[in-house]
Amino acid sequence: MRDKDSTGNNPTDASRRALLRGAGMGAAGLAFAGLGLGAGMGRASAAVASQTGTAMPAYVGPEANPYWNSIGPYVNFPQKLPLLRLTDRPVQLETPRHYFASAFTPNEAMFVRYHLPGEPNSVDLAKWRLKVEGQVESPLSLTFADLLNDYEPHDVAAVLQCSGNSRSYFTPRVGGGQWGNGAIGNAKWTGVRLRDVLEKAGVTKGAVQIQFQGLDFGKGPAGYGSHAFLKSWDMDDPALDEAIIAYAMNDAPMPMLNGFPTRMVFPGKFATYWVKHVSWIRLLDHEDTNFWMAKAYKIPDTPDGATTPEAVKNGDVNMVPIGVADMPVRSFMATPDGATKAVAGMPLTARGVAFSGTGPVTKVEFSTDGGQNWREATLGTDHGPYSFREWHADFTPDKPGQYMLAVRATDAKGHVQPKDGLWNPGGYLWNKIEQQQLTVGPAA
Ligand SMILES: Nc1nc2c(c(=O)[nH]1)N[C@H]1C(S)=C(S)[C@@H](COP(=O)(O)O)O[C@H]1N2
Ligand SMILES: [Mo]
Repeated sequence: MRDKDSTGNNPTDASRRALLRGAGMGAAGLAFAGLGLGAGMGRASAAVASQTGTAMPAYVGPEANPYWNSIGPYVNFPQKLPLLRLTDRPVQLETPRHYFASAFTPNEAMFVRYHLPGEPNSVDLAKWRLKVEGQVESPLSLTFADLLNDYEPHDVAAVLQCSGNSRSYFTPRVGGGQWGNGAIGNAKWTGVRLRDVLEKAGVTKGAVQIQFQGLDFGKGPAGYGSHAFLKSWDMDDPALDEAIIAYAMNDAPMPMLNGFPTRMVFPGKFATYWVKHVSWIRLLDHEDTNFWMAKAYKIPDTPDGATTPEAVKNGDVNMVPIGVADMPVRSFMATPDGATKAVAGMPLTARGVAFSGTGPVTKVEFSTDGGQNWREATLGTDHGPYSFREWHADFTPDKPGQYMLAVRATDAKGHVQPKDGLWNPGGYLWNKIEQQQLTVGPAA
């Protein structure tokens, strides 16, 4: 029952879907016969809707989503450029692929994810307060101005990634929002250190966990008392040392849908803890057993968070909160995409971003033969260990035909992206090497 939402896709036009499928599979089948690669791989990149005003057909599986993004239509929400709609109640919007060519995601393009249908549409700063309460010597009720004036500002460039990012590639498929790769973005977050605020309040010995709550409300999964989105950490978790109560995103006020007026930032950790509109910070004298901690967002207690459907069915899997994990190393290729029309002999540049929650990215490699041979890509500016880092690789496909491009990142701790995807029941921690088919035609 974790992170479960209906995908909210439109009813499909069956004939159009059949047509698209036929075209995609036909092309992929032909292309891959020559290279000896599986048809499954071909489908993974055979069709990309990079610019369209209408919904792609709803993808029903049972195989993995064949597209880079999820398949909802483009929609316009306040303060946002067109984003891909997963669901609109609660609001879930995905960032389109082309934004992943640059290190910083514009605020207008940052993905959106809520769990409850009642997201705030406005906040009156004259009335709004950030409360710090529970096991503290002096409870605080801070105004927005207090945060600006009484605390030293800090900033960090850090990747915001939904735990379920890329869930639609899981096989067998798992429940929950069927995100493509775009439930992720990077921003410069500015705010006050959580530690500084806690110091003012004076945490008492009785504090066991620290809980964060925002302003959104509404019915969550039935029967669990899940009407408010609440996330908690143990008091001795190192994630608290890096945490920021952010009031600015990319040097601008936080967009409403991304958490105005303040949101939590936990660099290197999955976004589920980055509570939006944070208005209550509670020092608890007990372990938080609310739905969003005890039931949702749990991963198998295995070295890489992977397990099998059989092990789950047999009840053999010990599940722990995803907060124990740092985000695994990943890289994305923004371009070329499936719409690129390449010509033999013409120089091209592949670009994208890479990051890791377990240490800065130290190397990005690029392949034009599906990962048999790799060469180092050029890294862009270093914006700090938690940020996206741009990469690019120049290449010239010399002959017409099909090329399978791939990108692979390595971080300072020596973690490297795996060739194969993993599986767990929540659809979390995906970081398999991304591939992109490129069709190259003759110049004359
Ligand atoms: N108040 C509140 N904060 C929240 C959530 C939520 O539902 N309500 N969802 C979390 C999850 S699971 C994700 S992926 C991120 C999404 O942040 P975004 O909407 O700014 O992209 O917010 C996190 N913080
Ligand atoms: Mo999420």
